[in-house]
Amino acid sequence: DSTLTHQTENPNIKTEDDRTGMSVETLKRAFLDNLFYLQGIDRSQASLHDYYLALSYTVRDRLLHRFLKTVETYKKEQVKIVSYFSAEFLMGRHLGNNLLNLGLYDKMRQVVEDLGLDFDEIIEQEPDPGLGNGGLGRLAACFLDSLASLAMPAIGYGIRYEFGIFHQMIQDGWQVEIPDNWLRFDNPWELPRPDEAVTVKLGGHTEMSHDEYGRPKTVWIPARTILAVPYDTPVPGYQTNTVNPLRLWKAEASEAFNFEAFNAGHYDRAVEEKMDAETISKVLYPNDNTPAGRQLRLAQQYFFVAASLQDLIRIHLRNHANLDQFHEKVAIQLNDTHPAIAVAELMRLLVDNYHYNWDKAWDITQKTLAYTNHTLMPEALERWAVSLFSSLLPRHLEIIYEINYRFLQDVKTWFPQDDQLISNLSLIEEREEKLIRMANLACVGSHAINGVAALHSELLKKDTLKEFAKLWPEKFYNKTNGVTPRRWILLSNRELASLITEKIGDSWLKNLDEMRKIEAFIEDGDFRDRWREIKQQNKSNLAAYILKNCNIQVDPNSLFDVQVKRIHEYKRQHLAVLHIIALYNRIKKDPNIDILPRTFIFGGKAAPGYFIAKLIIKLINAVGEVVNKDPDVRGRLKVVFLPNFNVSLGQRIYPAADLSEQISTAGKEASGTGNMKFAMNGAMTIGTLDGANIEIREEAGPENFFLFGLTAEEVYTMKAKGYYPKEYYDRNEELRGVIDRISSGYFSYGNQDLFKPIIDPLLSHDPYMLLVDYQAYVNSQDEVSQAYRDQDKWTRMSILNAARMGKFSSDRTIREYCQEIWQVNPVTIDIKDYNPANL
Ligand code: GPQ
Repeated sequence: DSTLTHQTENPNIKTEDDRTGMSVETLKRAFLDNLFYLQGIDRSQASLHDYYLALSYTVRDRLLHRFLKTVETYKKEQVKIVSYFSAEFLMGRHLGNNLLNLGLYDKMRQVVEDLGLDFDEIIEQEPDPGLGNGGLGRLAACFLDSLASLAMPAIGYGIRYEFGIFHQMIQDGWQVEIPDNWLRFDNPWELPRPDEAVTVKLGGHTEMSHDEYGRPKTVWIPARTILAVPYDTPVPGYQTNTVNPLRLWKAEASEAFNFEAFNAGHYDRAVEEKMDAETISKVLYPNDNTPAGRQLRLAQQYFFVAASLQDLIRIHLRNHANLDQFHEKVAIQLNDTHPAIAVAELMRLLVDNYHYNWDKAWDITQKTLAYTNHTLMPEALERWAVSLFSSLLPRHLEIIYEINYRFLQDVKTWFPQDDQLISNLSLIEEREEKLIRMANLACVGSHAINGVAALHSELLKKDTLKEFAKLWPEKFYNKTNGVTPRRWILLSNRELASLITEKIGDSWLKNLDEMRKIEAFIEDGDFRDRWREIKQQNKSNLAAYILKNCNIQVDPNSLFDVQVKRIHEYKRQHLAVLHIIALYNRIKKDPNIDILPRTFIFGGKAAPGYFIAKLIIKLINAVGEVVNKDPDVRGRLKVVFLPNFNVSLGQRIYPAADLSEQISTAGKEASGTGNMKFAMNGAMTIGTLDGANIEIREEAGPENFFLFGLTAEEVYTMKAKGYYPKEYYDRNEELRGVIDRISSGYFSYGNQDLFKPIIDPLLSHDPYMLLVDYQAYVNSQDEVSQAYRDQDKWTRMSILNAARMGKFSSDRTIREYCQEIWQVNPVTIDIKDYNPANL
């Protein structure tokens, strides 16, 4: 038995060490000790932030021996390790989560409250580390939680951005971006490891040379060398002793290089170079589902991939004479194409540095790498101009050409004279300005390629990657996404979690399929009342937050209708706005109409350069301003845009939702993961047959899901035969009233031009098919209103939704990756004989 509770009773630890002890008394002593000796402050002077740091160090102490023992065990047992390469990790706040995973949450709350402090206020002191944009980055974080919770040997590799995703403010209804200086204060969750720094080369040119036997070889003469310094964040599993590393790289000037300029009397140049180097890990590009296309972004991608591969190779060579078995000890997952340069870099390392012949190197590379695709939208696939590539990575460009040449030779023998096939498979897109297709590079260099929901994986094979699926059907997998029930239920919805545990025990936290057992209580009126009361309380809490942050009074008895996610046309926040205006128009027509009170809650960031997305935010706020104060509405409709949606705001919002809006154009949302978080917390979904919605509906049962809209197939055929949105406008009076209300300037102080960039495309080509789906959406919303009026029925549906989401635990997803793609197995971490004091 290796559970934490067992460890606290370890007979080998005679006295409770202040840095490892788990009793309330020890925790309290350690907390105050850290406040005094680390913060250098006593209780009369301490700020909330001092308390936050002291508490965090107290928790970190209890992670460290588990962390070090975990890493040591992997080394000693020489197990195969997964490494998850991702440009984004949206970890969310660490303190609460780490307390939970260590089993210290309630004890620590007691310690803090015994001292007369407010626990929740201390938790709120932690900056939310926003090293990601949205779903893709948060998925990486859920995966790390599941890997550690399943005791899987794993390491996350990424970039330690000095500035994460911008802080969003709303001014006059518009999004304003503020830099996120999250490292301004001490970050207790990271451990710098400067002695494990590596160097990364960039730019320059290649030259032909000869090796010691006179054979020709290529050498890369780089223009600059940058230092990559690792910072490790320990990632503990839930009730295991496994604590895996998240290793993020910071870019610094390499000293050797600096000194040269410095010694030559160019102090200014040396400083400039230092700044240049540090630029690489300075800021996260705030794009979601659109490539940045900037040289610095490619430099970031190469920077972290090159550093991580060197790190893995260094670790491997500690125990092995060569890299022949590298793929048997390391599985690398590429989180989208952001790290796809790993294909060329691993080849370069094997061929140029470790002198493997091409075929052997290629075999190792393919067996090591696997690729996850996260989007079907062709414009979202990364392609880099050859000119840009050659100026930054000249040697890699040669290697990519060589990979492409050999690959296309093979294709030509398999499928002679299929020119279209060849041009689609090519790693190079032939245009005036040639482009490197990173998705194609990832596909040829990997042994496994997967989508993130059943529909998405099917469409990848039929459409986006169809040529590769024709070549290698056996390489294609589906791995439907999941989310961690620890953060997304246990941490964010404490009361619901307690009710569930009271009824069925706590095994659901490690095996979410067990949640089905709460269905047995559905006929229990007392259970349903408590279920409803918890939702009500969560809604009241969110209402208080809304009042404080938006100065809008909302009714906790109204239906909370929520859409939180990045703002994107394909996600169709503006379709939800059309519905709000339809309801408003009904009220304006007949102020006495019987209408279900609703609070519409939106949240999400727009990419700073995405004008239409920013205008959609303005539209939501403009409509809210009118609707919220119109006396005819009598408070029955409220529209709220919550600024700065992020992981910690999500933790407040998902538990408080009645209705989850998942209304993307079918075929556009690869999976969605917010949809899962809502449903697990007992929200009903209104959604299209897109991404994981399809599987959520399958699990919940079609009678517990509000479905509307075209299927992906119908979207496709409709576009093929010619779609004229104006006909929908002309034929639908209510829709016309809605659109005209916007065009008239009613929400923009008479300005009829302001929202034209949203409206005009809807009427001309409407690429996301809002007008086709409009009536079906409104009808489905009318059904929602009907259903909500029967509170008992609604509560039953809510319980069934939460009960049936077992499939969407990221534990299930990770088990599948481990078995089918990575071939890695759990490793038990035994800390019984591991006492840091004896080392
Ligand atoms: N996703 Cl390509 C992102 O969050 N960012 C991206 O750049 C791309 C995809 C999302 C995708 O839109 C969601 O449907 C998925 O659920 C999520 O990735 C995780 O797979």
